[in-house]
Amino acid sequence: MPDPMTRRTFLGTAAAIGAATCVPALAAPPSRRLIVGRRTIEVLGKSAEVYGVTDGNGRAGLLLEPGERFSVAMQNALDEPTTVHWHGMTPAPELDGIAETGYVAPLAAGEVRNFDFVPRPGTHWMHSHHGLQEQSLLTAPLVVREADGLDAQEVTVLLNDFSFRDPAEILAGLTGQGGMAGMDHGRMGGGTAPMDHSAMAGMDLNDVEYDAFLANDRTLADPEIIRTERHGRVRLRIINGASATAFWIDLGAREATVLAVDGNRVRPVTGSRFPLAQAQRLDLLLEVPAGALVPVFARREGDVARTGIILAAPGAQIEKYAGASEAAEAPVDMSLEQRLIAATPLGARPVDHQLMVMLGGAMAPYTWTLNERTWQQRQRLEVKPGQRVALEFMNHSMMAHPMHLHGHHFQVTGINGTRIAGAMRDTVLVPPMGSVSVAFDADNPGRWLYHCHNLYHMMAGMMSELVYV
Ligand SMILES: [Cu+2]
Repeated sequence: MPDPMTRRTFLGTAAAIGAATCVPALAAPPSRRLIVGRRTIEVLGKSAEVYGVTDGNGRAGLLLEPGERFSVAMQNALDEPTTVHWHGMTPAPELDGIAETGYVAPLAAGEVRNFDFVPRPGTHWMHSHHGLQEQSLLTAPLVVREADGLDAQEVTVLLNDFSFRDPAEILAGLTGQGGMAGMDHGRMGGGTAPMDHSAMAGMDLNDVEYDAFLANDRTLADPEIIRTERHGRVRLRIINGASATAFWIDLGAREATVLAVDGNRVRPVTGSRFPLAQAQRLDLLLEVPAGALVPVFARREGDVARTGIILAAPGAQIEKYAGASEAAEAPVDMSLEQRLIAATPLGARPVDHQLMVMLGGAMAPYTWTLNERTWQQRQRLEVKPGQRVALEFMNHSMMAHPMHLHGHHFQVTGINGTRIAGAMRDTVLVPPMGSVSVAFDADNPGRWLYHCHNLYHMMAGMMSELVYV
């Protein structure tokens, strides 16, 4: 592993160059602060100790104004190591907020580390990439505003899955270690309501039994209620920060327009129900008429459980919404993906390099692989700087996997063999026994992680590296 001080050495060098060439900006201290700490929240009437990332003023995460640099001093106020990955950002690899590729060590307890780069506009998020901290809500929004002239009230919704159990116990239950084998195996949701099993025949959904699903840390027993302004025009920035849960965003009878996915603009598409896999983001524009109450539900796939927030026009009478629907929700699918068209696609040019990744694994034994190897046995994918790379994910398992590539955004170019000029993304769902093709430009040299964004799949092997050679 390289010297963990690399980052500091790099900054020192940059500062020296700055001084020599009279660039005073490099000497400026970070303009923003983030603190990784512990906090207590209440879930279903019980208190729970979880992690959090706040900006020093008690607000979760970071909201950057148009044109603002990502200039952050991050403090690890925990008594244990951590890393915080800037999901959706494309900085140099040593600033990616992860330690697995060996550029930097995790932040030690008490350590402060500076990050400085040009951020990518849009709805993104930050989360721990260390152990299982993400499951204990070490997740927060990272929103970079654009001067896009959209006159709408901005509402950010961070979704999480929640368990009172220790995440290590959940993982041990899945992998069959710790004498809890079978506890979480093969459940199709946790609901008792009737479920259309034929629609899900043979598919595995929802590895983990959860106690609750949260929207901005709250359940529907006590949801966040947002009073609408500006004649009810709302831009929803929805982030799926759940460790192992895909949702359907459900607006009932209300229609919304998709503005962006994973922070990337798409050609407008309208609908009332939108699938959202782990780590993905969805920007929706909708109108809340005078006097109206609009619940924005996130319904867990394959289950009756739901969470959400309530948009309320001034004067609207607040109603209660149950935390469970009457019927189980369908599995998330590719219905939205195949309709999406990037507003700013990759430039037209031939593909220089073709890569293929096989997704494999099963619930028992609980091992998940990329090209038949776990992280420990990984075989790196190689690209050369400047290449247009086509990457095909072939899913040979019975479960969908949200695949994330660090340091890049790719365009979705094919679903199950059908070519599309799809959305730009950093995380794409690969359906069970299906395939998804993506393309990207190799424009960010270094060593990069790619992995399934189901935390337990990742911990059970489903992570590897893409390296520039
Ligand atoms: Cu997976």
